Amino acid sequence: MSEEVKKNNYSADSIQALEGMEHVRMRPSMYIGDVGVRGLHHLVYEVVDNSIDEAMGGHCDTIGVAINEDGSVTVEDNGRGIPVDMHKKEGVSALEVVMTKIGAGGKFDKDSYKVSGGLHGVGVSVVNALSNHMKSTVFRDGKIYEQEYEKGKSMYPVKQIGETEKRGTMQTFHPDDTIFTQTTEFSYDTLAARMRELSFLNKGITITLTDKREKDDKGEFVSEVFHSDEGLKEYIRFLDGNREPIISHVISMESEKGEVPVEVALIYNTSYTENIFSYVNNINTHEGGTHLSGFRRGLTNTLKKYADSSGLLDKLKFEISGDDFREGLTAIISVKVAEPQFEGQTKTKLGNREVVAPVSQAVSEMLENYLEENPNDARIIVQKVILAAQARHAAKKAREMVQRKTVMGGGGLPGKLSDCSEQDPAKCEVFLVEGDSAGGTAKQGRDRAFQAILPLRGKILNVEKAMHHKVFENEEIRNIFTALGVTIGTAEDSKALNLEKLRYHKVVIMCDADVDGSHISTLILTFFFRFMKELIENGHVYIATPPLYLVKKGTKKEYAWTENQRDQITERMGGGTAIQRYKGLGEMNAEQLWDTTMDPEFRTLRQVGIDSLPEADRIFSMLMGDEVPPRREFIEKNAVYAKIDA
Ligand code: 0RA
Repeated sequence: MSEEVKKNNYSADSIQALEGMEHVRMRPSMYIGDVGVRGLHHLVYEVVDNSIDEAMGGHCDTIGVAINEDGSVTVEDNGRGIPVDMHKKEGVSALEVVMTKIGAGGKFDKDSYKVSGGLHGVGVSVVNALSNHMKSTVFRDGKIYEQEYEKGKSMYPVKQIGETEKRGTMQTFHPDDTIFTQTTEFSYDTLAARMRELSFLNKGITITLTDKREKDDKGEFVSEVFHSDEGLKEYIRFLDGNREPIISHVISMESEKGEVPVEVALIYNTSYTENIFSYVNNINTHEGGTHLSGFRRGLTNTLKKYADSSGLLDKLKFEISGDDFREGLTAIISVKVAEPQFEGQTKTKLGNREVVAPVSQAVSEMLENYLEENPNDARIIVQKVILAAQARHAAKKAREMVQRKTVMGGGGLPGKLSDCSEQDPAKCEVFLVEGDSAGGTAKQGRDRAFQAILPLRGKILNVEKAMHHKVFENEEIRNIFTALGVTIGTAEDSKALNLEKLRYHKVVIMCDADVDGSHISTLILTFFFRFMKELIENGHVYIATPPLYLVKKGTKKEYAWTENQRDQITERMGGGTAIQRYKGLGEMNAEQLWDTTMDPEFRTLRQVGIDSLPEADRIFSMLMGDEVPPRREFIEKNAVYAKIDA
């Protein structure tokens, strides 16, 4: 190739690179999912993932993540350091290629499991493109190298800035606020949950998270160290910390069958909930897929075989279904797949068929061994399965009654529902209101064209502690199902939610702004999380935010949602103000409730979302479970209402 052609090629490539980076800035959601809170945090995960890859390859064991005082984030590892030598084809350093070329990330290392789909694995260049400023520092071969970037463009070629004994890579980025217009503020708790999860999924690695924006009582930065020697086994204990186990050990194993590394751990507890979390290359696969199918197959086959041969099923009058083997089960499946195919609505469903058999075999082998060695536990599990089957038959009857009501009689809506007149669900809202009296006020205050009201009596059933048939027999819960028009069970999946006939696209929980109110909101949310997860995942669930104070002076009225706001208003009005503290929705009249909480022009609705399924599960099991101390600790840490009431 002549010199001339080479040059042209190079510039053509660099134009393409530039276009790639421009494209990321033009369509960021295509790369990181969204530009809200979730997308913002994905930037951190993306950078950390590269260090995790380095650790999985056996080249590093320590990762530091810091939220800096200026709101930027630094990720540091003690790996081999990103190479800085000239990249022959590109004519610039390898570091610059990795940082500024879309899709170049780590491709020169073949032994790592790179994720090519889903939300992660888009490459650190995407993070660079979406940052005002980014800096890479590489400690390698006794030297320190550095390069800085603005909105993904390098500011200068890689330079050596000193010498060192250290090895590793350090990267600091400052998200671009013209892209992340909603917020650029990182949540420590969100990052902590992910770092904890990563430490369980990759045992042996130490991940330190530090928040340099905040100091504790001793004047030190808030910081936590995440490290797990036992991996998934420990993860199960952590997730089920608030539930009562019925067997003596966490059952676990690791294997590498057909070149697919598989890790599984499980336990049975006294609850009625099935809790299976699956991961592919450290990504939570919400929609499951082939690894989950393999797990279910292995579990069902092995337990069924054991139960049949034990004679315990002899007197049973009905069939045991797959679901029955998973009641009270908490399990984690983690597989590493070289070229994962992600499918489904949110690209979190694994499609690779070759994964089914290795997972199923691993699970069968693990369970066979355990059942053989622990006959007592084996009997306990089979008995639990039989109870689950009996309860399922009872629940099915109860559920069919609810659904028959829904289908027949032109809707058969609950008598307590004050429906709206609009027919298009996309325009309709339903308010689930605490108590009949507040329900009455809301009914007067609403815009009946598009707002429906369903009052709920007192505290709804705590589904966390109830057997499934009790849930479907509960009147308040049946009213919610019928009012919303959703049913359970589709042709494909007996437990899937059918949202096709959803009657309102906004489901708003409206409770008092006090301890009792937040308890009731939590009970309703627990019900949605356990029985209508898709409703939350599809963004239909909201929480209303009624004001806490009314500040009056003469005929002037203003509402306040925080103490701060209240004081500001008082000051602005200058002396002679009267302050009313709303103890509940009932203290507001219809007009006030409309003005502050229901009027779309003025209200603030908080949309409910799920950051992390395992974390949400753990928190609900804690808040609604039996153990009091962890619940108290959580409430004290997050005590917004508790303080106000004190
Ligand atoms: C490929 C090759 C080599 C290092 C890395 C990737 C690497 C990437 C990242 C990203 C964050 N931390 C990292 N650490 C290492 C070097 C191969 C060699 O030295 O032979």
